[in-house]
Amino acid sequence: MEFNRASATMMSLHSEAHHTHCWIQSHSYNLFSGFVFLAVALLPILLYPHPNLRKRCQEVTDFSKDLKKLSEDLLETMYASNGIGLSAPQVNVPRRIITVDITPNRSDPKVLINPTITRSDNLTLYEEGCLSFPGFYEKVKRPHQIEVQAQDVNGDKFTLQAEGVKAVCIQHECDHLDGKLFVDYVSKLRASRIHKKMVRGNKPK
Ligand code: QAP
Ligand code: CO
Repeated sequence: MEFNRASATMMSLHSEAHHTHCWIQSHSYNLFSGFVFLAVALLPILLYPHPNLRKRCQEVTDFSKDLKKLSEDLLETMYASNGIGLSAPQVNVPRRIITVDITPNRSDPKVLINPTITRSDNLTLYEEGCLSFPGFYEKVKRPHQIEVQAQDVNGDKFTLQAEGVKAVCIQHECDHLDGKLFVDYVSKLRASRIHKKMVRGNKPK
């Protein structure tokens, strides 16, 4: 079995949940209402080179309850995997939805629906990772400042200004919605090395 930080975090969450469950069960004769369960779900993340990571996603037109649930699950999955950004196609949902939170204490959750980058300025070099490429990091050059227009879970339009890591992260996640990946910005040699390692790493031993 292949381990990465994301699956290790999820497994530790599962074992915590299991521990909680056992503790409650041993007291359940007088503590029945004490059962705890998670309302949100951790979604499995597609690993490169899954073909669905290369597809263009469809616009969101239906701002339903399901969209709110999916947005919460995306945020929760991102947090459980120690990510700063996640996109719907990475959890196999081909819709234009991304989540971002670059704060260490996870205090700035953002859900962007149908995001479009409307301005960009200057360039910055930043070492990027991706939850679909666990353990791989590459320097990528992108605009340092951006303006992005998007809708929230209710369909209301908003504009966001971002710079630095936050701007880089939003651009990285927006790329996912068009099937573009951070390895597309590195040299063919580096990309093919990563490709080979990802393909080999996913083979059962
Ligand atoms: C995109 O990616 C990003 O390999 C979001 O073992 C990342 O959150 C944009 C992660 C960096 C700009 C800079 C990756 C977690 C998280 C891993 C992520 C890993 C555990 C990636
Ligand atoms: Co990514």
